Amino acid sequence: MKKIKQSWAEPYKIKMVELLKMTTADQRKKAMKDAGYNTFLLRSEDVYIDLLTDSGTSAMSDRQWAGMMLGDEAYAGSSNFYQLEEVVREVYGYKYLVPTHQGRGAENILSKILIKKGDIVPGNMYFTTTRLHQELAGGKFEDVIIDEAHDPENEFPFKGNIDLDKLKRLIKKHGAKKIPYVSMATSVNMAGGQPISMKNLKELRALTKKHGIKVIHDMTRVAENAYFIQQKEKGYEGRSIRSIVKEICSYTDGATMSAKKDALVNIGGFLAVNDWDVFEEARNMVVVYEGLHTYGGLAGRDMEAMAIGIRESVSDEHIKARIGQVIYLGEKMIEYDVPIVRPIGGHGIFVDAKKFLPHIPQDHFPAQTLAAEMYLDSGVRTMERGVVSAGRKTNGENYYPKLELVRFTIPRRVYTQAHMDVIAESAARVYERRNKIKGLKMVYEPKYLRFFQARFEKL
Ligand code: PLI
Repeated sequence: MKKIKQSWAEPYKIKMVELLKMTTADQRKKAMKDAGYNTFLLRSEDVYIDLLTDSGTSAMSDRQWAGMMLGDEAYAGSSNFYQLEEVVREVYGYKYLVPTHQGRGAENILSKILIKKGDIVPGNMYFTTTRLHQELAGGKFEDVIIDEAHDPENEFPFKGNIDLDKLKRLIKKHGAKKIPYVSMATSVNMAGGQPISMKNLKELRALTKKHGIKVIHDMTRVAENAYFIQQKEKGYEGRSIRSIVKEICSYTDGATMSAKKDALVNIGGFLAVNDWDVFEEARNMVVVYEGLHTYGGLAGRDMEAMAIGIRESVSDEHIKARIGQVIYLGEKMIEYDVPIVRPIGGHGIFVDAKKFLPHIPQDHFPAQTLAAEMYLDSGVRTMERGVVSAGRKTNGENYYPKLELVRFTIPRRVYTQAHMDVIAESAARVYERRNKIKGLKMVYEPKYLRFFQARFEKL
C-alpha cells in the first residue's frame, strides 16, 4: 500500500464566495498594454487570480466581521482602541501603542522621532517604504543581512539573519551614536519571505545592548517567521506560535506593524514601543500625520477587527495551513522546473527572473517582463521585486539589487489548492516559451516608489 500522507487542511470552512472574472487572451493583451506593462496599473476587475500582494487582501473571519459591528466611532477614547491596546500587550508584549492607518504611517512617525540627519540605519535588507522613510528623515540605510540572502539558490534555513560582523564593522566605522537603531524585520520580504532565527536575534540583542543601540522590529509578518522557528530551530519544536512570537518581540525595543498582512485585516497598522519618551513623542506626532492617538487614521471598527485578527494570526492551525499552501505552490513550481527562491518563504513564491529569462539584461527589467507575461498567459497578477522596486539612491543612481524576482504573493484564507494548481501550470507554460520573451523599456518614472506607477513599453 502507498505510504499514507499526513496532509494539512484549512482550519475553516467557506461561508461566502466572491465570483471571479475570466478574461480572454485578447482582453488581457489590451489591458496589459493600457496598464503600461505594470501589474499595479491593471484594474482588479481584469484580474483572475490576484497574487499582487498579501497586503490588505486577506479574508476576514466571521468573528472579525461581527467585530466590525462593535465599532465605537467616538472621536476620542474609542473602546476598540483599549481592546486593541490590550491585545497588543497580551500577544506581542509591547507596552505602548499608537495606531496608524497602515505600516508606512508608523514608519514615518518612528523615522522622524529616532533618526537625525547623517545617521546610519542598518537593517536585514531594505523594504521599499521603510527605507524611503529612513532616507526622508535624513538617514542612510545599510544592508547587514547575511550574504546567503542575496543568493536565490542557497538553502540556508534562516536567510533573514543579520550578519553581526557587518554590523560590528558599521559600529566601529561610524560609532554607536550615529546608529539610532537596527531595523530588524521578521520574514524578510524582499529576500523572499525569509525568516530570522531566534539565536541570531538573541545575539543581536546582546550586541546592541552593549552599544546602547535600539532594535526596531518590522513585525509585519512575525507570526509567519515564528512558524519557521518552530519547524526548523533547535529547542523550539514543541513551542506554540504564540509563545515564539512573544519571545521574538521581547528582544526588541519597539515595532512598526502593517496589520494588513499577518493580522488579517484589510486596513490598519501601528507603532508599538516600550520606551515612554518615544511613545510620548509618537503620541504627539500621530495627531499631525494620522489622527488622534486613540484612532490614528482608523475607524473604531477597523481596530476591533485588527484586535480579533491578531489573536487569530497566532494560532498554530492557522499558520500551518497558511504556510502549507505557500509550500504546496512552491513544490508544484519546482516539479515544473520553474526557478524559485529556496527555501520557500512565508508569504509567497518568488520566481528568480534572472534565471528564468537569462537573455534579458537587468536594464530591460526581466522581473517586470515576467510579471506581465504571467498576466498575459492566465490573468494571474504577480509583482516585480527587482530593479524597478529597488529604485534610485539619494544621488539619483539606480540600485541594482542582486535579486531580480517576481513575487507570487498568497493572500491569507482567500484561494484554494485548485487555484494553486492553475497558477503553477501557468508559470510552467510561460517557462516553456521563455526564449521568445523580450524585455521592456521604462517610458515613465515617478519620483518616489516608482514600481507603483512606472510605465513600460515592449522592446
Ligand atoms: O503597506 P503598509 O504601509 O501597510 O506597510 C508597509 C510595509 C512595511 N514593511 C513590510 C515588510 C512590508 O511588507 C510592508 C508592505 N508591504 C506590501 C505592501 C507588500 O506588498 O509587500
